[in-house]
Amino acid sequence: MSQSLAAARTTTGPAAEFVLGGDLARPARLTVPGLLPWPQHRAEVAFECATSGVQRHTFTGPLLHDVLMAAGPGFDAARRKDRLRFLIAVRGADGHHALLSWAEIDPDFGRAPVLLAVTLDDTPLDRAGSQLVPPQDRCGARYISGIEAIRVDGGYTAWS
Ligand SMILES: Nc1nc2c(c(=O)[nH]1)N[C@H]1C(S)=C(S)[C@@H](COP(=O)(O)O)O[C@H]1N2
Ligand SMILES: [Mo]
Repeated sequence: MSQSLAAARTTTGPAAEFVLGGDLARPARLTVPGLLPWPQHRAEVAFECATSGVQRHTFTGPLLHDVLMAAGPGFDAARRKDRLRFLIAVRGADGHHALLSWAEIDPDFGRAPVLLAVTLDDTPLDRAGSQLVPPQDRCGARYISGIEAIRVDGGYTAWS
């Protein structure tokens, strides 16, 4: 691990913030300590990187679905079809970003137990920022670290 990354993973200094925005009734600014009130889950994962091979890590944190539901996504929760147009965009501070579909993480559809990590291999991510953990992925590219923004988008229309 590089010295700067090691420093970023310590618990001293200001906590990294990220914004939760888009089609939400309660958009928010969150920190990694701010993710601790939700039920915490543990994921032991292996993913493959095109350049550095297979990586194994243990992450803990709340379910992305729990955090987003608390922010009030702009669909009618009683109508399952309503959710199927929603997308979730996640961006790291370095600009790396990726999409998930809402249905991918929804307990009524894909049920993927995607986490917003608060620890990586027992080290707090307070300063480095949360990391997206999609255990269903074989490839590491969506394990986005240093999250600075998450946007929920219900406006996706392939046919307008
Ligand atoms: N913010 C950010 N997160 C990122 C990336 C990136 O470029 N920026 N690369 C991804 C890729 S391609 C992989 S394989 C993993 C690598 O994780 P590791 O550094 O723990 O091996 O991080 C992912 N998360
Ligand atoms: Mo990668």
